[in-house]
Amino acid sequence: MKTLLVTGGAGFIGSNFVRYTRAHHPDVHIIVLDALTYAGNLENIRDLLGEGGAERGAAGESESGASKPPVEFIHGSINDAVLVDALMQRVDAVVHCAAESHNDRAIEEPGIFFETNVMGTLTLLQAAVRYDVRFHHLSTDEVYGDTPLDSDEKFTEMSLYKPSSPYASSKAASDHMVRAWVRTYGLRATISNCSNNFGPYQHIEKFIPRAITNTLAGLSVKLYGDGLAVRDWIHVEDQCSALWAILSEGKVGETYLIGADCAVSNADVLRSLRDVLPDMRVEHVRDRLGADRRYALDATKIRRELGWEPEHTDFRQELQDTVRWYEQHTAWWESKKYGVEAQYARAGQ
Ligand code: NAD
Ligand code: TDX
Repeated sequence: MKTLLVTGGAGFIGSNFVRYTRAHHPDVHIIVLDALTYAGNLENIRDLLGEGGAERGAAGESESGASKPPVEFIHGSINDAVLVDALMQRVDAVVHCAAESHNDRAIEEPGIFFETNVMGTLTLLQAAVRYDVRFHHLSTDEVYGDTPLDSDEKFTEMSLYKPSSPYASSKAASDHMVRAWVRTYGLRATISNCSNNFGPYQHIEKFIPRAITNTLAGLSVKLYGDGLAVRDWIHVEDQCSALWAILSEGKVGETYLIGADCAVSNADVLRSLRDVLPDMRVEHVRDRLGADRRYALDATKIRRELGWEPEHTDFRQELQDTVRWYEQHTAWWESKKYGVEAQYARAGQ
């Protein structure tokens, strides 16, 4: 593979994946397409862009005609069919990370989730078919719905789709489209459904970075409902190595679950964080409408068929390192804190 398009490469997982690919596969030329919504931040990848890398056109020409930087940034939307068509002609593969990704926002304003996650994916799929480009689609374990807290069920690739939230239903729709495009048009695509990620560059609206940065900012941590909901956590670096394994070794038409066997209640996540953030104050707030109780997934298939193993499995240690990252990068998040918390306050959270 010579040239890779990463959609949403200025977001949390996308930027970590761009970093991972630069570090482990430096010969791959990366083009990032990102609309820089509230969730995207060019600072996440600025150090990887060559001089002028952020100002290139879709054809990849810089004003000065200088040689290509290792990572090119294109500011634009996956919904822009003309731009997507031009980019697709230049690449061998796509890793599709661009999405609206936050459940709380989807409850308030679902429309944009379907525009981006469904119609944006449609635009990419059509162009990928046109130029026979290898396509990898990122999805979530939330498409399988939730299980009761007292269950020990784990989702597998065979589990029924049962999304319970607007966000999850938009992701489920896009997964179905990818499978239909494989069957109908012969698209060379794979899908991954991953559990909850954490690590550097995660937006401070999400649970772990919100808890960390609220504490650093002297605010209380907001715990939804009874705090007993369970999420299956994976460090973002492990998600990235799994994505690479699927892109390079995965079988076209297949779905792979990505998880690291780390199902923990939200209250227990806060207990672990308190070891490094002793000043943490916790406030119970109202739960999310329709809140999912428990996710847990079985990643046997990717381990067995692709030989992938997570490496960042000491959850408490990785949480501590994540706290250090947010302590050392206050300039990255401080200016966003007021706006994010004001929006949550309006929603009673
Ligand atoms: P994120 O919200 O941090 O980043 C999304 C990125 O997409 C941002 O940079 C944003 O600017 C960009 N974007 C949004 N709309 C766009 C558009 N129309 N055109 C181009 N770019 C656009 O999301 P994330 O957490 O990095 O999630 C990436 C993917 O992984 C999503 O598909 C999400 O559903 C999936 N996923 C996330 C997690 C998780 O825990 N974060 C877990 C499983 C799956
Ligand atoms: O302040 C909070 N307090 C709290 O108790 C926030 C923001 C969340 N929560 C709870 C709600 C959930 O039970 O923490 C849990 C995790 O919440 P989020 O970080 O919003 O993640 P979740 O809704 O589980 O979805 C995440 O994982 C699956 C990602 O945001 C999705 O993009 C991904 O698909």
